[in-house]
Amino acid sequence: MKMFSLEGKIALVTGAAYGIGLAIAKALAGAGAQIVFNCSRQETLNRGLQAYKELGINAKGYLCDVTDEVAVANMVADIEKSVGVIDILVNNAGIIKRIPMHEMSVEDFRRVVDVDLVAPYICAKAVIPGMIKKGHGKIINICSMMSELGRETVSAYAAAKGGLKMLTKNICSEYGGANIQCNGIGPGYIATEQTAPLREIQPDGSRHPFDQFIISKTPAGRWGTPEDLEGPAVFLASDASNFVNGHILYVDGGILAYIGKQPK
Ligand code: NAP
Ligand code: GCO
Repeated sequence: MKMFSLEGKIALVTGAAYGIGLAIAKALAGAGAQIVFNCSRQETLNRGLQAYKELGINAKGYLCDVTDEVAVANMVADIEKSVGVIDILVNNAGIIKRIPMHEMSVEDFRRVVDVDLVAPYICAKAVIPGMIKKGHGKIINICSMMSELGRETVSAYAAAKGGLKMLTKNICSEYGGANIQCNGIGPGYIATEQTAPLREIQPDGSRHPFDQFIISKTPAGRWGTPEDLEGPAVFLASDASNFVNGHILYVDGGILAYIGKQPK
């Protein structure tokens, strides 16, 4: 099982103060990786540092907006100087804005694409030179079911996550020869702060209509949890996946395979 070990590896997980990023960072730390993370707000950084401390993980945190190329370059340079060259990058930081497309401002559309697509390019561009020098690297892009499917009100997010799927395949194509594996994880519907609005209990005490919809569309009959992503992340970050490249691993409880339960 040594192939799953991350001992001696340095992992940067973006947006990993809580939610999916924190769960993935916890799993990578459990496999032996040294964790570095970032977020864009001081209060989130403080929250993340406290969370890692309570987990007994000696994580280094940075205040860095992943859409700011200079800030990302400076963060990576500081990591390389103070911790070491990054072996594993998880492009996790992401946002969503649920607005009907014809009502969405260009600024809102552009911000979602900036965070969810341009920033993974910025972060990958910053770490790849070090990975090439080291002779290996792992890049994991957190895609989405919306890399494959659309739905009302998430046009910018789906466009970005669809692009992130293809950026994943292109990094694989361009850097596979440098022994860099770039894969994606496509979570299904995961219970985090990002999806909390879709799970709000209704005034009459019933479940949110979208909550009921997702349950009916998921063979597993439940929402995913951030912990469901831990094993897939360790696999894609480790030597166990050295011949897996350009692949999007959907961790969705089977939604993408299932037409959905017949309404009663
Ligand atoms: P979340 O709870 O909203 O957490 C997002 C994290 O990203 C936060 O730590 C946030 O911290 C950080 N972040 C946002 N914008 C940033 C920026 N510009 N620079 C640096 N950090 C930034 O989201 P989540 O549910 O854990 O999702 C994490 C990733 O999984 C996202 O890429 C999301 O699209 C994807 N995903 C989620 C689901 C789901 O069902 N939850 C499913 C599929 C894919 P700050 O606010 O401090 O920056
Ligand atoms: C939405 C949800 C989804 C999830 C996830 C699904 O509004 O449809 O937020 O987009 O976040 O991306 O894989």
